[in-house]
Amino acid sequence: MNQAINQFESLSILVVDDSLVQREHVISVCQSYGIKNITTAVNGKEAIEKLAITKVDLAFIDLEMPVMDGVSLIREIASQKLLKFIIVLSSKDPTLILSIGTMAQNDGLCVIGTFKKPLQSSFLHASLNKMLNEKNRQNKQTQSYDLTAEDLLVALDKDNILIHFQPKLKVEILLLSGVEVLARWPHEKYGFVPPDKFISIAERFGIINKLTLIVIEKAFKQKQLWKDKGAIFNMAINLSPISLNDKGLTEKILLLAEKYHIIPEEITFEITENAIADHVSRAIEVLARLRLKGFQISIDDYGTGYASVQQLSRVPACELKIDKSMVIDIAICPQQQAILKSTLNMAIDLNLKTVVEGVENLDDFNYLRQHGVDTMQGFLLAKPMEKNRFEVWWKEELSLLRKKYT
Ligand code: G
Ligand code: G
Ligand code: MN
Repeated sequence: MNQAINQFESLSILVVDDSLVQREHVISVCQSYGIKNITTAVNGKEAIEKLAITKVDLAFIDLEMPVMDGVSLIREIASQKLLKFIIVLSSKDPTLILSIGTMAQNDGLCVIGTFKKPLQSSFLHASLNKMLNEKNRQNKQTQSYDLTAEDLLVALDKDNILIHFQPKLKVEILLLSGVEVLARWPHEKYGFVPPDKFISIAERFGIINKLTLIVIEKAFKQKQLWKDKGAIFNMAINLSPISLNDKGLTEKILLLAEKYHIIPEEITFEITENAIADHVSRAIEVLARLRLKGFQISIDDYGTGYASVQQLSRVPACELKIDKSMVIDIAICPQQQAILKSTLNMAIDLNLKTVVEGVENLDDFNYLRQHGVDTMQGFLLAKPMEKNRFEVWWKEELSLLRKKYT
């Protein structure tokens, strides 16, 4: 707790509530986490005046207030970009609080909590951690990489693009069901370049099909090596939406499968929900051919896109992979819980297995386990690892995880 307290100490907070008792309660919970820099306002109008002259990291916003209510305040904060992080607090019906949270999120704010009053200490702690993680992530994202398509081509030709493996575990007994193959570019200047950066370069400059096939070949080669040692588990490989345009993709994959004696049933191709929504018939054509050959298909990043249930029902998929944005902090977020429950029901109706990614903490793990998810992937269980590290994890660390969590 001490380390956490130090982390939170430098935060500056605004508490907007017309009730003195509620303001004082929030202030005392914040102070118990070491936060000293706390400003208050009794309505939206006063909050905006304070925000104009004070730097604030996070605001607690009550909904019902005289003069200017919380809903107007949130819209104003978003349109003037006065602040990034908010927590919505109210004594109103939880569904109403949640829907206002959704509004704020859609307006571009980062809603780290939507809670019924009175604010609970453990919820605040989880929300503050969420905020620090989000800030870290944003700092990393703003790092700029001066990389060209040429650099990527050179890296591919020099065999500098590597693959790492992240385990997917069966929920009940933490059995290894498979690994996801994730491309990695160790760069002499930048360290590991995040895949988001170089995959997008590859997609924009017509290199993605080359990259995809290199990743697939490396994955198949490794699969064969493991199989020769008696290690058999599924391997999941990401396909870019652009790959759906490559008419010859299935044949190229089949040739590689033959070369490395791959059993198609042991391979899953992950394709994002939006790739399906954007090009339903093309997606169905490519995916159906892969499926006919026996490969498994997973709908990736589910929940970040806009595919309709009807579109999903037509894709020959076997698995629905629920995006980490719906998973992280699910134990404390009733809104995510509601979405998860309906998603799991839909998956049952469509005869899809469910995988959740982004299992980062024990509370989320327990919640997900109790609610009928099939398979989990996440930093709590294992991070993406290079081959040797993965083998050690499998041999030595998985059994420890089982003892700890089951
Ligand atoms: O570890 P992570 O940061 O690995 O990956 C970030 C994103 O990059 C994920 O959404 C993942 O789907 C994508 N990604 C990782 N490797 C590949 C790959 O080989 N092909 C494609 N198309 N996407 C990949
Ligand atoms: O392709 P997809 O978006 O499913 O790729 C998985 C991505 O999620 C990779 O970038 C991987 O590193 C990341 N990831 C896996 N587990 C976790 C987790 O527990 N937390 C977070 N934040 N990211 C994760
Ligand atoms: Mn994926």
